[in-house]
Order: sequence, then C-alpha cells, then structure tokens
Amino acid sequence: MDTQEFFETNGYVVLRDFWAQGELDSLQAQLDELGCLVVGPSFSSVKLSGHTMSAEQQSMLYDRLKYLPALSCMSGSPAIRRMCRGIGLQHPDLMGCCNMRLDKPHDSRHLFAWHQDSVYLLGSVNAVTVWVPLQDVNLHRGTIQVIAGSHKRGLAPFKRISNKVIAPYVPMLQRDLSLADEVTEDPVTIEAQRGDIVVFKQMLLHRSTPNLSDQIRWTAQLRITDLADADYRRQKFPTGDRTNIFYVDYPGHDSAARRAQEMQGATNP
Ligand SMILES: O=C(O)CCC(=O)C(=O)O
Repeated sequence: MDTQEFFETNGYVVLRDFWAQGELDSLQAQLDELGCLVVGPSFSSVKLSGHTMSAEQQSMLYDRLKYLPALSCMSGSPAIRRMCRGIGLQHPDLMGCCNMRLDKPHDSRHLFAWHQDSVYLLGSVNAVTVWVPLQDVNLHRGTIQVIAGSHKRGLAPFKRISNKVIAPYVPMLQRDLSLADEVTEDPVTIEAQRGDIVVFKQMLLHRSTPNLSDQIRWTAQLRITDLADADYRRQKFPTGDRTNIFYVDYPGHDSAARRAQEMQGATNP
C-alpha cells in the first residue's frame, strides 16, 4: 500500500525524517529564546521538567507559542505544501489555528478526550492536522491515539456540554461540545521520533495520552484545509474561529436540522 492509499484507508500516516531544511531546529531555538524571556535564562525546552515554571509563566509561555515565526514558516513551507498535494489536497491553505502544546509530566488537565478536529476547526471535509513532535513520542512520553478508518463515517454524534449560545459568530471549543457516545474500538497508539510528522484527517477520531515521563512533551499542530473542495467553497470557506458546527454542513450532517433540534431541546427541557 502506498502512502496515499494508507492515508485514505486509515485516516493518518506517520512520515519519517520529514524536516530536511532545519525547520524543527529553528522552531526549537525560537522556543528556547522565548522560554528564556518568559521563564528565565536557564530555560531549556529539552531539559525542562515543568516543575520549575510558575502557573503565570506557563500561561504566558503557552499563549505566545503559536506566534513563533518558525511555526508560520513550517506551516507555509514548500515541504508541507508538497506533502499535502501528495495526499490529495488540491489547494492547501492554512486555517489560522496552528498552535503548539506543552504537556507537563503527570498533568492531565489539558489532555484532549476522543474528538474530531472538524467539529471545532471546521475546514474542508479533507482538511488535515499535521502533528509535529519535538521529541520522541510514545506511551511513556505521551502521544496521541487514533481510531483508524473512523474518518470514513463522517461526523460522529456530538453533544453540548456548556450553555454557550448557538449563534453564527460564536466559536465552539472543546469545553462546549463533546462526543455523544463512548469510543469502544481499539485505538492505534502513535509512536514517532523527533523529526517525524503525523498527518491525520480532521475527521479522524483521536485523543491525547498522558505524559508519564519527567520531561515536558512539546508538539506543534499545523492545520490545513483544501480550498478546492466544492462544498467548502459553497459555504464560503468557514473556519472555527469565526463560526461553528451548527452553521456548517458536512456529508451526513445537516446543520440547519441539527440547529433546529438544539433549539427545540432548549424550549422543551
Ligand atoms: O497533542 C495532543 O495531545 C492532542 C492534540 C490534538 O488532539 C489536536 O491538536 O487536535
């Protein structure tokens, strides 16, 4: 099975030794520079366990990570564009929600439960997330698990878990919506090394696993949509920072019907 076939069948693929132009080293250097400014001169992303950072420093660092110039360079790199075209995106475009995570050892507060990115980020039905580990990832260091092939079923039923108003310009986040049903299938645990990338469809069910090591787990997430998708164009290229899943259709998901159902639920408790 070639890469594209594997990707279409399973909804994800791990591409080894992807960054040939030093992109990952630049990101790490900028991360360390930022860390020194925010946390102090002894900051080192490679050695830091996270225990030496105050909550305020961590939140300041976290908020700035997505603005690192190297992250934008990676997102717009010829390598990423070529790779996206190779797996079937005809007109790859950025979604404005590229970000980085820092997962501290034994800190489960920010782990993501099973979800599909499309529910929150929207984008074309074939949009992808490129998950970029800055160190090896596995069940000890913390990683992601996926349900292979789950993208083929389209959007899974979801439920509201907050009281946020349903309106066109209100983004819906992980704290607002979750899967309606439990995931019972056997997951695939992603193992990857520094330099590899994990590409998965935003329709794929995936979740975080805890970091059981004594070092921070650093990852970057690049999000890419396909402007050539006819249904996406018809809907004027919606993204999750400007609207939400109650106003965007996907195959098998009629947003108007779903919205009516929610409104009815609100009037008939
Ligand atoms: O890195 C993780 O633990 C989860 C990331 C994730 O689910 C996402 O960015 O969509």
